[in-house]
Amino acid sequence: MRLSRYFLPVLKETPAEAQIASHRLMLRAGMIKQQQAGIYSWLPMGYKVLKRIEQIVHEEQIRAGHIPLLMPTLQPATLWQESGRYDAYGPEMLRIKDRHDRDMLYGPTNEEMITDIFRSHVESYKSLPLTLYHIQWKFRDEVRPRFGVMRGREFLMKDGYNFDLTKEDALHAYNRHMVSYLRTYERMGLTAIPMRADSGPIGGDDTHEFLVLADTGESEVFYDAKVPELKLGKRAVDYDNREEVAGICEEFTTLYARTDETHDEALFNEIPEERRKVGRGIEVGQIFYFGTKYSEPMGATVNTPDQGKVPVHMGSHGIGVSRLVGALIEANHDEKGIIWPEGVTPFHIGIVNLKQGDVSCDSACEALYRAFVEHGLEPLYDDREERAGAKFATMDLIGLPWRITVGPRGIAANKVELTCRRTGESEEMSAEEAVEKVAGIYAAL
Ligand code: 5CA
Repeated sequence: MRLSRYFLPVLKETPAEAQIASHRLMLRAGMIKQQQAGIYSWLPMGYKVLKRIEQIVHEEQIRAGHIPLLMPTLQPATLWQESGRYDAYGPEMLRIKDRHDRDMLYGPTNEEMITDIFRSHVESYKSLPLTLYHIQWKFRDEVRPRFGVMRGREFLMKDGYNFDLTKEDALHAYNRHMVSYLRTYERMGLTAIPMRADSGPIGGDDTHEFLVLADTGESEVFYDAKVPELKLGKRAVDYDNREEVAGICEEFTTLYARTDETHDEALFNEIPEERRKVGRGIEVGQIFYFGTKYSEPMGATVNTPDQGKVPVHMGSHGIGVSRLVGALIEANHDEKGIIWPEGVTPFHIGIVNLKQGDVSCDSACEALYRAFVEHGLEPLYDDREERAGAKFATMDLIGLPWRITVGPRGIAANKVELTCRRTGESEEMSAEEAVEKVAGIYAAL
């Protein structure tokens, strides 16, 4: 993409309404525009990051054996009356009437609808286990929408639902989700810690939230200092292997890590004092096992091998896809702007031409551009007629992990400068070497 042809409406001023870094930076970097409280348009660069996150979520869900589908945003009230949640959900639910005076709602979550799909099509235990998920917009009329996309009213969520014959099977699905989430967040360059939580309106006793440590997080968290050091890494996981999956969950949940909702001071005090950490976290996902809470009232049953009929055991599993964009920035920024981890960056590399219109600089930039595209990477080429300082400031603000600077003096010596956004370190090398180095970094992800 050439910046002169792109739509990147960066703001010079710091927007007064934004209280936290991610909100400020998303507005300044032209990623979002607020349309109403808690409702945003995703401008091209914000949309690109959102899509990168979605793609990672899809890949890891599919790797775990879960099946994507798509349910609508608008749901009939009748389904929620069956589960008993239509009245229980309260004013967070946006209730709408259609022209025939039928009660509808904009889905805040989809347990009822997925249970309806299941009961319409599945009869036998032989169709189990089954986990279906989608990535779809939700609406929750939050009392205090704030912090930009972190607590929106309209937000993008991945929500997945498992259907199993027994509690034991459903707990394997729960564990599978936990491990797939660990990998999902790690691929984005995030450390998200599973913490025992409270289930709220979704229901059930078994639930974990995934929290990214950040001072601006909405939850208070208490954890053993060893927990953030745990890494799943690239180990090959057989998601069908119950012992292996349960073993990984144990590895990540044995040490103390809880939110204020479930915090237990006595247990916490058993950790050696120097390892006791209190901080704040952003909830980027939550998994639940709630058994037959929906399947029983809604009649989602299967025939069993001995001619019986039983309600299926279920759980639901959410990832805050749009919230993750904010969480990623909270965890990755400095005073100059965003610092995207390579896994989610909107463009892989920025090319800055210090002397636009200079034949040697222009052709070197064009050649670099083509070389990156040939490696399957997306460069953002700042080809505007702007001062070097303004170009650098834009690149630092939008936070691409790598920048190549091309200037007349360097080109005369067959050199370009490769700069790492995170460390600020620059290195001179030939254009070919720079392309190889950057391509190698992305290939290794
Ligand atoms: N049905 C279950 C799991 S599929 C469910 O709705 N879970 S949830 O309520 O915990 O939401 C899942 C994730 O969505 C949360 O962990 C959070 O990351 C994100 N989320 C929830 N509310 C908001 C909001 N108002 N704005 C942005 N993201 C949100």
